[in-house]
Amino acid sequence: MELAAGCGIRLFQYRNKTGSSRDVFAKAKVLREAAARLDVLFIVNDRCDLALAVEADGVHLGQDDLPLDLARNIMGRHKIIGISTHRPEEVTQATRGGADYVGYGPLFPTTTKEAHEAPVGCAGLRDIRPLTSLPVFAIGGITLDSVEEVVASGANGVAVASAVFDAPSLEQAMRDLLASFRTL
Ligand code: TZP
Ligand code: MG
Repeated sequence: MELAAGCGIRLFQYRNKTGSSRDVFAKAKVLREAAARLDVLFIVNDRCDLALAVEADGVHLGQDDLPLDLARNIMGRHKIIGISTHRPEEVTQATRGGADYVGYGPLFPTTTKEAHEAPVGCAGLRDIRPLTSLPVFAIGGITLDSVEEVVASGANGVAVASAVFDAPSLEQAMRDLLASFRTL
């Protein structure tokens, strides 16, 4: 996280689908504290309870997680709630329901998430862009080669895993991704 924040990455999502609650809490707490020190946003995936327990900046919900209205009741007005969306109706629903941002994807095939929805491509992103004024984070199989087109198609940000973690140099990959954003 320190390396990424040093490169200019501003938002981190903690995603752990396998650990015990106690273990996930302990890890999230360490990351939460690091994020506060580094002055970057820290969002917990899937779970409102965990997000509140570590005093995260917010929670990121999928279509199978708690519905947005219930999550808002739990999280309160001031926490960030992001929603994963895969089709236009979900973008509209998340916007009307008071989400703070939407994730849209997967843009491209990815092996990071098992059993993911069908890829929407840049054309799918361009289709939903007019449906929301919320920030849209594109996700799924985005690489240095595709990031410019993804941003040109309307993404306010991109969420990546393998583009960074599978790269020969984490730092170079992050710097390259951010640089291609800035030249747009
Ligand atoms: N949701 C849709 S695709 C994805 C998630 C969590 C994985 C993104 O990882 P990568 O390696 O950048 O494709
Ligand atoms: Mg989820």
